[in-house]
Amino acid sequence: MKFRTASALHLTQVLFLVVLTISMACISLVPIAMAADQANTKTFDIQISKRDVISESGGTLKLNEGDTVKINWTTDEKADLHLHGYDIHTVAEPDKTITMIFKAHTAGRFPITAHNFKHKTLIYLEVYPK
Ligand SMILES: [Cu+2]
Repeated sequence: MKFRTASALHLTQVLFLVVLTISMACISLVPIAMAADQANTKTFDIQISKRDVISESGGTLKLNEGDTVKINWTTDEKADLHLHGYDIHTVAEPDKTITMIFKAHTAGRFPITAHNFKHKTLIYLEVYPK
């Protein structure tokens, strides 16, 4: 009887250690997965002023196929934005930051236009193939 009790206790301890080890492994992998995800996220801040753009990236946003793209828009006037090729429509309005988030699934050069600015091209998106 004494032996069986000791054996059962031992098994519980082993199980506890196994669960603890797996948990620790999972927890330690989370930041690595997040870091890998962040490495592939490209963020651009674009300001529209007097129907033109002010952007640190100049007239072209460059990124790689597979990247996650975040474009933060601010504007002094309502702008009906259209990312051609990806066919993403977003309305930017004054006093707000509007974010376009998408995956760069297709390589190529795509204009972002404002439909209410006589369909003017504000900036280009260049997605380089893998
Ligand atoms: Cu358009």
